[in-house]
Amino acid sequence: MNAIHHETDLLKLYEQLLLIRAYENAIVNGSAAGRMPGTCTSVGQEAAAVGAINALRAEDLILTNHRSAGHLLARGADPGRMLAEVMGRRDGYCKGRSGSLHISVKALGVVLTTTIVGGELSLAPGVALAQRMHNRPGIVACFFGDGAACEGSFHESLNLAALWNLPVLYICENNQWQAFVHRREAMSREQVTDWGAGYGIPVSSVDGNDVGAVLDATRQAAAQVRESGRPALLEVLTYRTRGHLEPDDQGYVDKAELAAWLARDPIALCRDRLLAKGRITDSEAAALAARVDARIAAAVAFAEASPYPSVEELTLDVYA
Ligand SMILES: Cc1ncc(C[n+]2csc(CCOP(=O)(O)OP(=O)(O)O)c2C)c(N)n1
Ligand SMILES: [Mg+2]
Repeated sequence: MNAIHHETDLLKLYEQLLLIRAYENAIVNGSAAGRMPGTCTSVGQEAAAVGAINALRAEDLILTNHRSAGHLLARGADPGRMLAEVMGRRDGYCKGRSGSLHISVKALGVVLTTTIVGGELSLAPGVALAQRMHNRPGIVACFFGDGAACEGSFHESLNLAALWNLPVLYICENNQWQAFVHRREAMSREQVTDWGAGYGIPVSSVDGNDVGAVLDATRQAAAQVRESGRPALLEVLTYRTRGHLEPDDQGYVDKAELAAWLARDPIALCRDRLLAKGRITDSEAAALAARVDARIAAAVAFAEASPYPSVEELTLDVYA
């Protein structure tokens, strides 16, 4: 398949990459200054989220994990409401009750963010079964990490989805880290795709720092799921360039490995490609970055101005 079909696509994707990086940096700086809680950022992995989300359709449903800011923003979530949620404010997507780890936005088809590692894997077959029973057209995209792939729920989920022919697109963001443990210390195989093949489902892997490649690979895998009504597994190979959470001095990280991945920063790669194609000039790129930064600054101001929920609201939306 051809890399990027329309040049405008790449510029749109580039803006989303910038938006996610600026959003994550706002949290890095805000938490260092004591104005926000620290979160698990997706710095370094932006292309994995942007490429995959943009390959999906509006009717598709998304389940994701604790590193979900990129998925939500690429899907069109408002950064102000997301930051309000992170800060526990009333204007947050979940009225300030989720923090960064459980944001769901039903209107965008993001049915779940979970910090229970593998939680999204346990629920994805059920969501897909519901789609089929209700004759709904959308497939289910389930985002999870390499750490989740080392848990039992990964294997149960793939087994059931394969057995029951459920339309789940499993997207593993292999960022080489599982909290403070390197993938090679916890995984018996080099790649997660080795395991998917064992369940008889189509598998593919892609350079997760090349946003166009991720877009195309996800389009292909999603088309397989749509046409067959069966699951597929896509492994997106990338790197978590910041710590597991904020703050984290990354004292346990191999400096040479980190440097090698930083040299392949997904945003710089996309920018170089746009420049090489003459799609954007240096000054246009700078102006775009400034617009994105201003949007995030306004989002921070919106979140900081949002009130905390009142004590009376504490027991609302609680099911017994
Ligand atoms: C069931 C469960 N076990 C352990 C944890 C603690 N924990 C949080 S994130 C994480 C690592 C997850 O690694 P991975 O799935 O690769 O996702 P990544 O953080 O790399 O995006 C762990 C062990 C948890 N939240 N839930
Ligand atoms: Mg990981």
